[in-house]
Amino acid sequence: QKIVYLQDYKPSDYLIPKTEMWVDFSPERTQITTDLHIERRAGVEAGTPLELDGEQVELVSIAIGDDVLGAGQYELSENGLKLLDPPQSFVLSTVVEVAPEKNKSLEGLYRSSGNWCTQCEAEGFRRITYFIDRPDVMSVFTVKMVADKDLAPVLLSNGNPMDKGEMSNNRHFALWHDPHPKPCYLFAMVAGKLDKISEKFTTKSGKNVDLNIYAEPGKAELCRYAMDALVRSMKWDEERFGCEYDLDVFNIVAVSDFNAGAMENKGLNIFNDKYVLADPATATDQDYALIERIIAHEYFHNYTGNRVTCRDWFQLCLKEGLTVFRDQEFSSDERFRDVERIDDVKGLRQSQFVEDSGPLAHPPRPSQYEQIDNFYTSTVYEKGAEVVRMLMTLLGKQTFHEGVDLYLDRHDGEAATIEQFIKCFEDVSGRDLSQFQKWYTQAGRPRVSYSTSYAAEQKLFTLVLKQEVPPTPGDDEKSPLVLPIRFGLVSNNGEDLTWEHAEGAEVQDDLIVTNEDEVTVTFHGVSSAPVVSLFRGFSAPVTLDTKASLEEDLHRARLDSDPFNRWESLQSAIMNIVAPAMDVDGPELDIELLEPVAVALSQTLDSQNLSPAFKALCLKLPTYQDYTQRLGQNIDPDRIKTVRQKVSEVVADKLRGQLVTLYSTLHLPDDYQPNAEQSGMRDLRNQALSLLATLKEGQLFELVERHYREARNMTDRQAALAIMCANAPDRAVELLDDFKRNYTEAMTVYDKWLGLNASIDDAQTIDRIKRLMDDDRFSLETPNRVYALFGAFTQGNPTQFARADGAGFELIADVILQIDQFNPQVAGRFAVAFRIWKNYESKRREAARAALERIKQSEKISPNLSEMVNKTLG
Ligand code: DPP
Ligand code: ZN
Repeated sequence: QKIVYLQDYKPSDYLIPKTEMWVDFSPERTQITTDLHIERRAGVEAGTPLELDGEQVELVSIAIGDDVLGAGQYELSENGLKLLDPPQSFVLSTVVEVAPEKNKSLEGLYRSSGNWCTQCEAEGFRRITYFIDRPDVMSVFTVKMVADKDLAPVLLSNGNPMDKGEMSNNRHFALWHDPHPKPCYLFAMVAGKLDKISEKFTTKSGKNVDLNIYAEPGKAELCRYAMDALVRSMKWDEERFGCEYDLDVFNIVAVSDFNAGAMENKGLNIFNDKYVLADPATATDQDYALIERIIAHEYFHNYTGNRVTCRDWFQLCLKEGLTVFRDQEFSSDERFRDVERIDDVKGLRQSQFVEDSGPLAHPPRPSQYEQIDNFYTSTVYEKGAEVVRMLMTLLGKQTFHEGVDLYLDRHDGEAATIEQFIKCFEDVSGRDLSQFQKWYTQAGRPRVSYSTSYAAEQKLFTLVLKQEVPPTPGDDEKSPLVLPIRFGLVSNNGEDLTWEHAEGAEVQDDLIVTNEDEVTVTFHGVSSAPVVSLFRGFSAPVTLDTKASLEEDLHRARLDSDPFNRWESLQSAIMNIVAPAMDVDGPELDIELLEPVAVALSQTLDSQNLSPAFKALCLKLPTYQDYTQRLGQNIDPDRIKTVRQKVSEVVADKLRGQLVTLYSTLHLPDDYQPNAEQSGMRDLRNQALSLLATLKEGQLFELVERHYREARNMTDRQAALAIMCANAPDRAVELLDDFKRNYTEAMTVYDKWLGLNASIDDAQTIDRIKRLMDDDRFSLETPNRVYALFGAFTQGNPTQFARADGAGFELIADVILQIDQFNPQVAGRFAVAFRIWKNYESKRREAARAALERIKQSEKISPNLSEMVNKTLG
């Protein structure tokens, strides 16, 4: 396969300042007429050929001005069109036809529930018409859409509506003009039958904007929460980042067939409908929170991504890392900051840390790729956001915002790079950030270890910090990174101790900054021996090798003023006790050791100062993935499962009375609200029940069943069902049937039902999944069905996915191969499930290898899948 290298970047020889399109939709074929106003870039030699990208489009005619081009004047291939000797400045007119009805890849122009829609990022526009499909070629688009009035009463594209009208033969048209030059990956069109809800927004400078959210007929009312989130996002972006909306309309369309979550097309965001549609009967608190966040994310791209875009796809995290950071900050401002932070870090560890420790490790800004679609990863997104967060920590909030302002101002209307982004922060702060930039270019995660000592007489506290970045595939030489370490010296009674002065590293207030392999920091004038609390708020994405004693962990768990480290220390205390017993050659679990942890948990639950949402997080004991990461090698999922079950039982038994009281006395208002307060309370109540149910007692199952039957919202109903599936598969069967009969009319709920079925850990699961694939509402062609059923299986059912007999791996290999025939993006995404194959014990390792090899040897697999499988096999 062809590898693309960052170092080979050079600007395009030709530019397309203006693009005019005429799109004629009809049921069989869609015809696209495009006028490209092309100019040779200054300094480029005459006679330089022009290459336009184009795939799966059928060329009907091509002309320069009025001259129709003949066969000898251009070269046509599977990947595009080449003009051998184009003039300096000219209008190229093409007419092409595409077949959206047959397009199951969901890239380019396709149909979803009868409606036409598009997805162009990263390289889908070339499936709509011939173009220079790269993000640094920016154009002002004008689009005229024509369709049958009954088939497509709604016609939408980017920018502002300019005109519309009737035509002969029951046809009509709409004209859209987007004044902002944009790369073609931000192009979008939607044509079809849609309902909508509308709202008005007045920007801070008094500009009126029409907001519309469109959904399939009958679903518009389910868009109310998304609209509310949009209005809050627009306000927040003005207040926090000074970003004001810049068109007359902002449209969102929810479609039911979509590969990713959503897409930030200028003025016309297109969403996977599961991130738009919600009401209390069908959506959980978590669904609401995700909707809020993704609506915000795509809206925020209007500046970070659209107004300032990326020079090339290697810079993807320039827009994604920054925009994820912005959506995280939005959620933190709208909800509980501490809880959001813990959730975000849990997410980072669950996906990015795993990616970073395996065969697919790459830096947030990679320097080579085969298929860019495979690089929409958690490293680019979530680690990218952590890097931006570190910039804020390092420079302080105010200077950080000055840097972002400068970036948005200096590069407005441009396609920028990571270097240009960093330069803005250097310019506002006067700080040299060249070493910091390695966060973007170096794969892998520092391991930080530390030791401390205290000399009472001199009142001297000494902290020795070491960092080491383990090698990643193809990259053995690692340099130390700049680490912003938020910290505190926690006294006996939980107060943060002060010091007179510190030396050995840059220390200011609660921040240590180090950029060396090893550093010794001494604090003078520390009045008593502290317990040090490092990386408060998870101030850098590192693995902290804590050799902390149980006492130290519990001290922080009870008293640390930083909520993140309070939570973290409790988790760490449990992991330190439990992980050794999960090792294949490890000792038995020593239950006695869990006693003090249970006491700390109990105190947490009793605390008057902590929120229900935070307590709920503490009740979630370390996950399967937490342990696999800790263990690293030789993983036996059954053993982890057995030990985890034991730990839950022990803790549940010790907290029994408290959990029962919590469950039965925590009362929620009758009026359901998906806000953080209520969500936190529901979460705590469900978490208490979940932990209790691990005791597997009949009476408790009665309670779970009642919880299911009396639930008045989807959050509680799904929670009850999930608890039953996890602890009593036999009893769950009847409830699952009930759920299917009574609640799954909405596809979003049907998907929950699929996921619950796939999460059951028993020997019938694989057969059950195969039966579900034959269900009349299931289809491999709809990504949401696939993610629901197989995502729940590969991620939520590690023991069945990684069965020792290999049946789980084989099932997923079959499914990947089938999907790859028509949707390579989704197939490539699913191959990620195998990235941990080398970490299993030998039997499972061999079974996983065999499944991967079988995919690799299959005929005609897509380039997407091939890249993923080859890299995974290593
Ligand atoms: N639409 C995807 C996102 O917002 C890709 N840009 O992250
Ligand atoms: Zn994004």
